[in-house]
Amino acid sequence: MHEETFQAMRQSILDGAPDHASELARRSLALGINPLEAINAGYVPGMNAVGKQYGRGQMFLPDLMASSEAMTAAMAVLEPELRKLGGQRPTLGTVVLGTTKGDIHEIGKKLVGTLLAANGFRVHDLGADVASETFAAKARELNADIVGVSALLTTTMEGQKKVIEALERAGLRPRVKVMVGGAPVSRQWAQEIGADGYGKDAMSAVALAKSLLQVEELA
Ligand code: B1M
Repeated sequence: MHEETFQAMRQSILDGAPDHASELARRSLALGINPLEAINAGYVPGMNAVGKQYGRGQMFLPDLMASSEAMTAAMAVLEPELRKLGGQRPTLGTVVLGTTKGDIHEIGKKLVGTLLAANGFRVHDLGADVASETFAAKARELNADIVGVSALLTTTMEGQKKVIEALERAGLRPRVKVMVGGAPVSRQWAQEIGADGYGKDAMSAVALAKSLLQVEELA
């Protein structure tokens, strides 16, 4: 029904056009499009197309950066709306979230945090390029139920294992559950490093967090 808008959103990411991307986000809200649908059907396919073109050498780092700025601009409009969906629900649990050391990708991780918050979790986002000891220290400080670790590079996936080891050293395992995700991460990798679960995307990360804490699905 809104295919034309979604197509324009995809193109705004490919063009690396932040103003157009945020304008389309505002327009989609005015049209009553669900912000999550706008992200998943409009902007994310744009980012995936950019990733493919970059991987094939058809786009270069400055293009990648311009596209990520466009994505960030759209998210800045849509995130507050997503958070509102959470309303005044009781807190389901506390999640400490971050991207591994050496990795500055955080668009997907932020989306995971936004949806967790929208679904009633208290989320503390440590940002990107986070040392494993920082995850453990924050988990202890906040008495966290879950630590969520994102990695977008094959070279920084190992950092997810290091976070688990840091939690072990701090005596916080197995009380604190660990979930991992990010484009190169798989269920098999999660099992291999002893994580409690793997989230393929932001929606499945929410379902996973609920199942790890054995909380009921909220309507
Ligand atoms: Co980079 N980058 N990048 N990049 N970048 C990738 C990841 C890459 C696949 C592109 C490619 O070559 N095709 C490639 C990695 C190759 C590899 O290791 N396998 C790559 C590279 C090589 C690099 C650099 C090394 C480039 C260079 O410098 N030569 C460099 C690395 C810098 C560093 O980190 N040290 C780099 C830099 C950048 C930018 C800064 C320009 C920018 C990031 C901006 C930012 O985040 N602030 C960027 C971007 C934008 C990308 C692509 C194009 C898009 C990533 C994205 O935001 N996707 C990416 C290609 C791709 O993935 N298609 C690429 C949209 C987002 C919504 O999806 O992040 O997958 P995603 O998150 C999803 C799921 O994965 C999941 O849920 C999210 C929402 O559905 N998920 C979780 C994520 N975290 C989760 C955690 C969970 C659960 C689920 O639980 C805790």
